[in-house]
Amino acid sequence: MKVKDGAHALVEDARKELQAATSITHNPHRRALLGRTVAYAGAAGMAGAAAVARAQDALPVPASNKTMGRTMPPEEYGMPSRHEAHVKRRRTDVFVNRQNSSDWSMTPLHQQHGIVTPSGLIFERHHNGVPDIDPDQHLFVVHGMVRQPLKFTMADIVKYPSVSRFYFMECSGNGLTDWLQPRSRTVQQTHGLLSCAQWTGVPVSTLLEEAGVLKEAQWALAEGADGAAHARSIPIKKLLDDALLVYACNGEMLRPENGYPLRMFTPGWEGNTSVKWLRRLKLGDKPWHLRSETARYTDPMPGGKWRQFSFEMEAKSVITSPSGGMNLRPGPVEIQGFAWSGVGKIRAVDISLDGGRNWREARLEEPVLDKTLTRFRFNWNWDGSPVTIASRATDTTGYVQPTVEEIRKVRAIVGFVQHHNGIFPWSISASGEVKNAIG
Ligand SMILES: Nc1nc2c(c(=O)[nH]1)N[C@H]1C(S)=C(S)[C@@H](COP(=O)(O)O)O[C@H]1N2
Ligand SMILES: [Mo]
Repeated sequence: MKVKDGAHALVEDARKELQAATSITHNPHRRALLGRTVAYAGAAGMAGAAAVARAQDALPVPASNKTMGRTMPPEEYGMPSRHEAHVKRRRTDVFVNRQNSSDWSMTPLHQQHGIVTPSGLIFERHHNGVPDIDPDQHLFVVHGMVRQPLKFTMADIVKYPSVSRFYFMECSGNGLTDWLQPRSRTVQQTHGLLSCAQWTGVPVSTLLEEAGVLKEAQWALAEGADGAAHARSIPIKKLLDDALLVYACNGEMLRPENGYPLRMFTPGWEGNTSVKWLRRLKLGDKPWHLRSETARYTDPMPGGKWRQFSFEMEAKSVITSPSGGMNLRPGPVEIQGFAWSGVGKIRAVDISLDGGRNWREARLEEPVLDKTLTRFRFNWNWDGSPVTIASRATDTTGYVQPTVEEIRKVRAIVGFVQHHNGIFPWSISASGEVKNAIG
């Protein structure tokens, strides 16, 4: 259907205004680097004014200007454009699982803009699938070493004073396939067990205070209502410090895969301590030494010893663009990526353009928040010769992201080791192919 003449005239007016007021170059980054006039002349290979006129003649009125748009249904939940359908979580391409219930899917970090991961792209890790829980039936209990055991429905929980906070979450298994040799191709596969969102919930301290923590209580067992009954022992100190009982994420109630209707959230700690589908917190005077803290989530150390309880996620960073699977052309390139630390804020990110020998400081983009993804950017002009690029984060404690070789001096790297926060390199070949260059 054609739009009314009046509206069409407006479109024409807008086009004329556009002609008079704006100019177009094909590469805004190049414009920023070269300065306006030079860029116009350079882009078209002629005088500035002529280049501008030419660019506008090439701007036809598109079909979308001449027809009615899609109308609104009475109600709906909005979805991304069909042209963005390739932006998806993806399961690992390194392991081929025989079953789907204990599996993980990764966040497409190279397609994330800003620092917030859209809810539908937050990586998933389930030990036995996603339960379907009716919030009206869900019960949460605080018991054990408390003066007064308490039982809550979801209706009770959401009535408590709540807070909304931005935090990253990383699975301690992030990168476990890529310590010593490249196994994964893209940054989604090497680093995608990582997300950042705004989480809303009740501080755990509020409910613990109400229950009355006995003074012998030092630990709490957090247990999920899923088929894995995933559970962890968590020190009371963390629960009183900044842990949340989360019911919402990015402005809406949790998605089923992220713990609907209720999850623990332990900021800056390995993802598996943020127990999803939370059904109870039992207080005790020592850890429970569950399978998840003896057979799993322990770290091999030199000399055949194993370390238990590595809760904090240490500072780490990765370049998300350019990254594995991309193709570069010589010229201006904005290097960008994420840095994060489970113990504070990011203070600095350095970029190496020569495989880790020399480092130059990147720009950090605001906001730079505690235990949150921080975006860094770095302007570069690639001359077309083969290079290896990498990023290195420093957090506010002064801790500097180590190389894998440095980690190797203090921990054993045998099998699928957790907590890989090593500096991660991408190589760029003369033909512009970007590849995982670990090892
Ligand atoms: N109940 C329960 N909680 C769980 C898990 C699980 O399998 N069951 N997986 C844990 C792991 S290993 C991680 S990394 C995070 C992942 O959270 P997400 O799926 O919301 O990204 O949830 C944790 N909480
Ligand atoms: Mo995890």
